[in-house]
Amino acid sequence: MFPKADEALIEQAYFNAQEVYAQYGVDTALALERLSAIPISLHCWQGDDVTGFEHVEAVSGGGIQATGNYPGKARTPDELRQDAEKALSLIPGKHRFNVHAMYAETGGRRVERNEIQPEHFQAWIDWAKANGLGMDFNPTCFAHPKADDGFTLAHGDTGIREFWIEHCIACRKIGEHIGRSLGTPCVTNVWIPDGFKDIPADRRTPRALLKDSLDAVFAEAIDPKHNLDAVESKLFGIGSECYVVGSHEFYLGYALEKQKLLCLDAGHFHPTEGIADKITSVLLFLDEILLHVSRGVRWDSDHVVILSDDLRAIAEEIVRHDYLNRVHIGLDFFDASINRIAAWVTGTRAMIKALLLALLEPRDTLLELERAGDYTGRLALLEELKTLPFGAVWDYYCRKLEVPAGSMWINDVKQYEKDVLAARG
Ligand code: RNT
Ligand code: ZN
Repeated sequence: MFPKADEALIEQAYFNAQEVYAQYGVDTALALERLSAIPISLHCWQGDDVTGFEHVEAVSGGGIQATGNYPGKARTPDELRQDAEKALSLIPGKHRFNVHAMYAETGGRRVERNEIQPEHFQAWIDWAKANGLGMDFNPTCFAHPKADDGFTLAHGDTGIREFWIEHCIACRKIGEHIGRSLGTPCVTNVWIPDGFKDIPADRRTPRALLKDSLDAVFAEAIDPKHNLDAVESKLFGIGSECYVVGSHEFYLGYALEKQKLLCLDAGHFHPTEGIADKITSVLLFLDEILLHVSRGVRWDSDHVVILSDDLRAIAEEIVRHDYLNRVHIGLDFFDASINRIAAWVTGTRAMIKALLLALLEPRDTLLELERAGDYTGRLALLEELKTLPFGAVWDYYCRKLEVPAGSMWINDVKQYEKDVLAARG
């Protein structure tokens, strides 16, 4: 159904494209070389709708909601890894894998979240090593009985708050172990669901508690060669519509004061507010940041990322200012209504395409126009750039890195669905 790409045609188209871009002073070969060095962190939770493998009884999912019941979701860590491998085989480049604490492997034993150890993630680490992947990590402060009333690190009950502090400390140690094992720092990102559904009488106290909790979580210094701490804000969630403790201002302040990575999630701001324009400001004051690239449709719906203007703007900001070493690109979406492997592949390929488009921009020309006050030329050129033969460069890149070019990867996923997913019942 989806055409097999013709190799001779791909090469021919690429060489034409190379000449077209050269007329604009853009070196396509250099762009591809730079692109191949950018890792994207694929989130494990797209593979099983943010379920994890602990089988704990929790009523609240922390306001995170995957909708749909497409058959064949991964039921075990091995299935999840197998699916991720399939997805990665269809994505050009070397990437990372982002695991949540709820994906611990405890050999059937019940291990409380505040007691998890590096050994419970050893299978993930071994798998990452075998596949040449870096890893990132996250405490799971939701989908747990102790999070059911909507509060964790900002809980009014000291015992519950302690529990989540211990969990986050355990996670930083796991992150350190991961980073040390794989030789590339693990970004450990703290996101909590804490907030009120309805109008609070006290917006201050929970924030003061969260600040105290974070101070306790981060009290021990960990070598940034192994672990980098990130904190993620949010505007609202299901069940925390009126008030989120960890708001943007809260974490911006916290990250600045403590020099932590700020995580900007594309779905965590007002619906028309993009994260692209925040990057240059935040990076004047922080060394590094983490992005959660997502696509909110009307709300923080975590749709699969596509090559939208928003996505392109994010990639442009990273590339234009040479932030490739300071911005960690993570994905954060979950769609249970379509094939989950296709979701990973579609979203990740879109992110890489956006980066390629940004790398193919005639930067010097645009800057010259802008500095000369020629805004007519700037707008007109930006518009014309959209129809340059970008697809030919993308196809060539996929072919060079030995993954399917064009839409033919969809056949692979359909076949995998028949061979592997269908048997999962
Ligand atoms: C939730 C946050 C958070 C989660 C993951 C599972 O709104 O975006 O990043 O999606 O931690
Ligand atoms: Zn996120």
